[in-house]
Amino acid sequence: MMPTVYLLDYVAGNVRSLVNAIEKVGYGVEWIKSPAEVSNADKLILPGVGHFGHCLRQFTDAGYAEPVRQHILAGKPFMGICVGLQALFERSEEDASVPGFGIIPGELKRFNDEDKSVPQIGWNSANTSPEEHVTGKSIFGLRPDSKYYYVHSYARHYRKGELEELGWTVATARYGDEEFVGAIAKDNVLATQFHPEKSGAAGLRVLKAFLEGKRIQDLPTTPSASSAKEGLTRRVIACLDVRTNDSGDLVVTKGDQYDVREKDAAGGAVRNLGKPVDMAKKYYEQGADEITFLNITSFRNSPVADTPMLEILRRTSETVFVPLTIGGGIRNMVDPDGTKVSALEVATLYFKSGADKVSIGSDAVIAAEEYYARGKKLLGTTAIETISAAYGNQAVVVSVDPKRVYVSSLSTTTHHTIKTSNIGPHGEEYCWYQCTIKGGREGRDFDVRQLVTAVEALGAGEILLNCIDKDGTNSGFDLELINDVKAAIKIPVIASSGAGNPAHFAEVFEKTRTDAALGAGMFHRGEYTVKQVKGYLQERDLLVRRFEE
Ligand code: 1PR
Repeated sequence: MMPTVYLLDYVAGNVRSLVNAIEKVGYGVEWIKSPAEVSNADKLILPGVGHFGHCLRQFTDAGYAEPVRQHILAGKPFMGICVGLQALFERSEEDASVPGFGIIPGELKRFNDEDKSVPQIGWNSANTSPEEHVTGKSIFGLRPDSKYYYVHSYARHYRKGELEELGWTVATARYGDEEFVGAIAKDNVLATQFHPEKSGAAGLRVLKAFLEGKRIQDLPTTPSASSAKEGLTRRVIACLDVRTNDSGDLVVTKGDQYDVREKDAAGGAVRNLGKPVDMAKKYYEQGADEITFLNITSFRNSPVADTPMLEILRRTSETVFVPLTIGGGIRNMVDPDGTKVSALEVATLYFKSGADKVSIGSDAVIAAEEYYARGKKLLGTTAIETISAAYGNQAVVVSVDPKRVYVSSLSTTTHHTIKTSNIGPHGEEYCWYQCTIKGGREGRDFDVRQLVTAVEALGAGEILLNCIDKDGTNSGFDLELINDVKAAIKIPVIASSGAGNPAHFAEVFEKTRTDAALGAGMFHRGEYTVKQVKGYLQERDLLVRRFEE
């Protein structure tokens, strides 16, 4: 029989990926369904995402706080992940009214967002002290030259020696100029601020070491100083636009300026570039830091719960251990039989099937327009708000589909305008970026600046910034648009549309402050691999995560 580990799912968390990762390293999962069951557990994992106060309150109100403390104090194996790490400390600035377990001293504090995006989203280190590298030892499988996937706004800042004096081994990471606790261990306890279940082979190794009780292992090789460089890496994302083709099969497709039909005499079939699950796996193995699926079929004739995208996510999340985002159709829905399904319920179906983030397009534009119309009041009822309240801001991406609108002078529009070096067809030197909905088919009297500031206020955690003018052109990203959006908000931005070769990725990272860059067509057509992009970035001294077997 498979050895088991106990999992405590006390909030509506996305634990599917964690279960998949645990099974991948050879363990089965038993669920703890009541406080009394905690004492059955030998090994216990406490996940947690989203808001500290929300998590801790649910946890405490359900009566878990004391039994879990007892489990830890009795010396039984315990692993906390993300908010599961934060819970071990005394408190968090995120919600001062709820205490943590107080097993490790200190408080979680928000990252400074003056010089960087918050939340931190992406791959960073978890480096134990130099002495450990010198002795060639690894704590719970952590390696100084590996990168791990983090997503958080609050962190326990690191002061050398302070926690070590109390017997804790600390693995640190650096975000901007802030050094914080990436992972921490002592005796039976291991806690990671990062998500091991989303950190590729490096993360699975940590999970396995915990489950097998291998606290100290030999490092395979002593890493060089350069391979153990600290800091957040440049994130490279592969995006799969998925839709049903004319014979009813789900295929990965790719448009030119959002037109996905072949321009041939035969009548323009939907361009078919491959199978979604296989292609996601291929990009994972090439080193993609994230995979995004966009369900671009707007029509449907089945209940939401039967949508084939759910099956695609289920299958992908069994073999792909990096974050998965799903977009398309995240809004209030009505099933063919008249049953209403809220946006939150739709998102929940996706999270339960293995998605880590949902991406909202059209619905976000409508919600943002309404937000201004009612004088910037938050209602708490939009898809962005309900999903981020339940799953955390980091789980909500807003996908923006802008189109450039040229104007001859600033006085011809009230919209936020930029001076552009891409001169318009009639010599125009100014343009604004118009939001569209329904896959670019409908333009709104609403600009991207209005949209991104509104959705940040509503609780979005990240912006996926497309550009219809650039999509499928292989001519590079729209740097002006990206810079303009970055200047307006604090949440991370994923640059998208126009990537045609590795140099375009280097360019967008060097000339804008984008947090991530996404490519589609150039990968699907086999012109370049993700690995080649990363190799190129590395040559340019841009920090990337290398793929580990
Ligand atoms: O409005 O919430 O249902 O979401 C619909 C989602 O589907 C949105 O995220 C929207 O961007 C996307 N979408 C709708 N129609 C299309 C289409 O192409 N006809 N695709 C579409 C968007 C853009 C990117 C693309 C990059 C990079 N595709 O995802 O991958 O532009 O391409 P490139 O590197 O080849 O240039 P809702």
